Amino acid sequence: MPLFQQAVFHTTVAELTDLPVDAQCEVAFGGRSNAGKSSALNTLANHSRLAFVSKTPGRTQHLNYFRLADGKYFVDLPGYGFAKVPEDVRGQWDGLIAPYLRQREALRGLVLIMDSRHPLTELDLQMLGWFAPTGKPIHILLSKADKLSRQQQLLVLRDVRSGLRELGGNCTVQLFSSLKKSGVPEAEAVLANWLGLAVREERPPPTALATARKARQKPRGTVGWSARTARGVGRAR
Ligand SMILES: Nc1nc2c(ncn2[C@@H]2O[C@H](COP(=O)(O)OP(=O)(O)OP(=O)(O)O)[C@@H](O)[C@H]2O)c(=O)[nH]1
Ligand SMILES: [Mg+2]
Repeated sequence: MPLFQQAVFHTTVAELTDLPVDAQCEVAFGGRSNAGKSSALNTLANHSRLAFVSKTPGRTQHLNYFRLADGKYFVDLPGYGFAKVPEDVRGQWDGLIAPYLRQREALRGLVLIMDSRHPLTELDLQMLGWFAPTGKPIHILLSKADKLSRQQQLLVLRDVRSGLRELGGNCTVQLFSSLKKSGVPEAEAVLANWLGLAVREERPPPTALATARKARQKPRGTVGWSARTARGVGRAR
């Protein structure tokens, strides 16, 4: 079962005083409006409509909490950079989102979603520079990767990595597509680590399955896949 499949909507927070008091570990999903935050959250939870996916940028305007387990939450943040947001929504950023990101003790890290076709925009750089002083990790999902060819994907990944190296800070990055559901295990591994949850066991790829089936058919005493692999365990990579 996908690691975050237990996720259920918990609450919407419009005021700092309403933040859940039982939270021990939470991970926030941030990024530009329309970058695919809510979609990424749905994909990780293997749920099509857990977080509201919007055709109108800027629709998620509060902190939406999704409960994963006791005291553990995903938090869907409002997007930034949508020019037509009304003034009171901008005020909400200063009054709610900014202090939340800077001061929330239970916050273990930020998942920053960037459209893989337009990564590291001015606003993303501001967000990175602004969150970095917390010392907490940032994991970047280069979203909508399905819109790029494989070659473009590798190029953008390389460019963003080198851009981040220049910036310094505690950042990791990967490709992600909610449409194709790609990049899920990689993201799960990072988030499970932040949240102190056990990573689900990877299903072996089909080739390994076929090999395992063959190995089971071999008479006892023959050297199988696991025995050969075990000899390599512990070797420096
Ligand atoms: N092709 C493709 N489209 C995507 C992907 N992820 C999101 N979208 C589309 O992008 C649009 C915005 O997605 P949302 O998940 O609502 O984005 P958001 O960042 O939560 O947006 P706001 O909450 O409004 O800031 C929707 O039309 C999604 O269907 C993806 O992986 N591939
Ligand atoms: Mg959203």
